[in-house]
Amino acid sequence: MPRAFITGITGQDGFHLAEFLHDKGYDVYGMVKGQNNPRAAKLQEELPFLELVPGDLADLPSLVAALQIAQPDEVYNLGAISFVALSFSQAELTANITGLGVLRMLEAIRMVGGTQNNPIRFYQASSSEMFGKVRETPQTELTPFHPRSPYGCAKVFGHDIVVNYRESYDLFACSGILFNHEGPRRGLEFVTRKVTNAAARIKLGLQHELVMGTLDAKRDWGYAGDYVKGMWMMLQQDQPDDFVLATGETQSVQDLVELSFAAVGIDDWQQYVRQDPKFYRPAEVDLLIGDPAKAKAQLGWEPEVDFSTLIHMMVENDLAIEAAKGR
Ligand code: GDR
Repeated sequence: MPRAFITGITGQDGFHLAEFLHDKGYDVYGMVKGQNNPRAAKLQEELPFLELVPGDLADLPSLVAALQIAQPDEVYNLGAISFVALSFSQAELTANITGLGVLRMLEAIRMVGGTQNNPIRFYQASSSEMFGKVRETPQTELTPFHPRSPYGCAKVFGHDIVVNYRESYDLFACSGILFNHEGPRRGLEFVTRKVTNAAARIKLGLQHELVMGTLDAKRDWGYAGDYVKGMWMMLQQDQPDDFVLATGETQSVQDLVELSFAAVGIDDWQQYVRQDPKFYRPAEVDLLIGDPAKAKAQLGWEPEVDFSTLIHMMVENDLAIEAAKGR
C-alpha cells in the first residue's frame, strides 16, 4: 500500500485529505504536535485508521524522526499558522511555522529520502494570499506576488523554497496555489463558517447579532473536499509542477452574508449585522479570483461544488449542530 504523511492533520484539509487517501488505499500518517493534544484525540476517534506521529514544524529533528517512522511515498505539508488575522499579532511565529517550516520539511525529506533520486513526493499548501494586492485578474501560476500580511509573506517564502529545492536537488516537489476552500469542518474564526454558524444561531434564537469586519472584500470560495483531490492529482503527474486550484468565480463577504441569512429564511439581514473595526486587518486583500485552467488541462481537475451549494451545505450543518446543542 502507498504511504502518505500529512502535517496539519487536525485542520479542515487534513481531515478531508486523510479520508480521501484512505479511500484510495493509502496508509495514512498524520503529524501532531504538543503534549496530550485534545484535537488529536478527537480526530483519532473520527478516523480510527489514522496513524498519529509526534512532530513539530519548528523542530527539524522531530520531522526527521516522524518521516523515519512513516516512511512515506508522499508528504503533504498542510501545517501552518493559517489564520491571516492572527499573523499580524504573531508575525514571527507565523514566519517560523508557515515559512521556515516548509524549509525544515524539505530538509527532513532530503535526510530521510536521500540526496540522490529521492523517492518522496512533496506537496506544499501554497495560498492565493500570496497574490495579495493583485497585479492582474484573474490570478494564474504566473501572476506576480504582492502579499498583504505576515501570513502571505511566509507563504511566499514557502512557495519559493519549494521551487528552489525542486530546481536545485531534483526533488519531486509541487506547490498548490489554493484559493479559499471551505466546508462544514471549517474553524469558526474563518469568515464563511463564522457567518453560516451565526445565521443558524440567529434563526434558532440563540444569538442576536453578528459582528463583522469588512463586507467589501471578494474571495474565490470553493469546497475543501474538491480541493484535496487536486492536491493528490498533482503528486500523480510525471513531472512536478505548480497549479492554481480555484473556482474562477468571486463573491463579496456581503454576498456570503446575504446568502447565509436567506438560507435560513431571513431576508432583512442588515437588522442583525454590525461592523466593528476590531475585525479590520491592517492591510486587506480586496479581490481574489483564480484561473484554474492549467489544473483543468493538465490534471483534469475541476471543482464540483459551487458557492451556493457550499453555503447551503454549511448552513444545514450549523443548523443541525446548534439545534442539537439546544436539546
Ligand atoms: P482569508 O480567510 O483571510 O481569505 O484566508 P478569512 O475567512 O479569514 O477572511 C476572508 C475575508 O473576510 C473578511 N472578513 C472577516 N474575516 C474573518 N475571519 N472574520 C470576520 O469577522 C470578517 N469580516 C470580514 C476578511 O477581512 C477577509 O477579507 C483564508 C485562510 O484559510 C488562509 O489560510 C488561506 O491561505 C486563504 O484563505 C486562501
